[in-house]
Amino acid sequence: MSTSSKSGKAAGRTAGDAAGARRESLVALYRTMALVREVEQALSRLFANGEVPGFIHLSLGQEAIAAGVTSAMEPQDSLATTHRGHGHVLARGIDVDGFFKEIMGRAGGLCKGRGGSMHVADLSLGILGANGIVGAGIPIALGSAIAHATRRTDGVAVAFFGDGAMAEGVLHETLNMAALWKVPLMLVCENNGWSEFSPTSRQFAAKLEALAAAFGIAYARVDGNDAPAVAEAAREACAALRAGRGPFVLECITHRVRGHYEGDPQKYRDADELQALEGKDPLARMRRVLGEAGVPDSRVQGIDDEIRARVEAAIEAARADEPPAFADAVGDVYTSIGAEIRQ
Ligand SMILES: Cc1ncc(C[n+]2csc(CCOP(=O)(O)OP(=O)(O)O)c2C)c(N)n1
Ligand SMILES: [Mg+2]
Repeated sequence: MSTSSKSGKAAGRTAGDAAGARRESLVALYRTMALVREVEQALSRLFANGEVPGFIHLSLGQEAIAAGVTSAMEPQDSLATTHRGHGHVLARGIDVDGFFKEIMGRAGGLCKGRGGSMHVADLSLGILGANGIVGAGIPIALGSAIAHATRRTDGVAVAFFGDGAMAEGVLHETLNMAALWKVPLMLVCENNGWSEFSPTSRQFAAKLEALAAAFGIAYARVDGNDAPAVAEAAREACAALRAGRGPFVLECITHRVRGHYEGDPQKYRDADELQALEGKDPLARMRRVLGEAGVPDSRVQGIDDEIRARVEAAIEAARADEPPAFADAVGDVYTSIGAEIRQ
């Protein structure tokens, strides 16, 4: 065999390996998105059934952002999320049983059933928490980014926020401090066009790109319904952040498929806008991408079936779990030192 045909074979193998690796990374993105979709569709049913206390805000139609951004994160990284944060924590790998128990107010929940949808956290995964206050996760992620820089963890902190937070002073202050100190902070805006019942244009007089530029911060805009594009943009942002060139603003353009909260009658939305959403589903789009990459339908179906069974098992486990004991209602609010002082 000639040298050139040997190297030809090696080149062919390398190209084949690269295609295989790309296929598997697409499958991994799909798996994450399908998990988020399945969990939130189940939550919608559970909420309607009265099995979820409090409010829930679903991220249906925004799954590509959670999957894409977290696919670029490393174990040492951290994230802070919002009131619409189920997707982010699930994509980061939160325990599905502990998640359902938390949202359904059970003692075995990740926060002992006392936090619920808007306060899910798991520090073991660097999940610094969901947050019911618009923009409030942003400075928490900034603090975490400062910690990464100070401790030289090579970590990145990610702050997810909605377009509603663009008008919050805390974002502007965070951009300033992050730029001054060049900390590894990725600010991911999920621009779904709505802030509660008002369109973005009625809330914010500027553009996020211009705001980032005012502080000399790198900025990229991506189609937030295109999971591989989000993953690629997040990978590039993380590389810049780990190289010490941070911070970075990534604006992901997407759509809010459901109401602001479950049960929102959405009288303020046009039927045309809602109808147009049907052609923009990021999961349907991802299934097409998988087909084009040579992933058989049977494999996709297998993933869907596996996830459905996983979610059903988690719901049954949550239903079987106890609610938190009333005597424990203020547990973990004060430190033990505080308890000693109070006595
Ligand atoms: C500081 C603050 N102001 C107002 C509210 C009431 N509020 C809750 S969610 C929300 C809209 C948030 O919109 P956006 O940030 O775009 O996130 P989305 O709901 O679209 O994901 C508002 C105004 C709040 N929780 N906190
Ligand atoms: Mg919004």
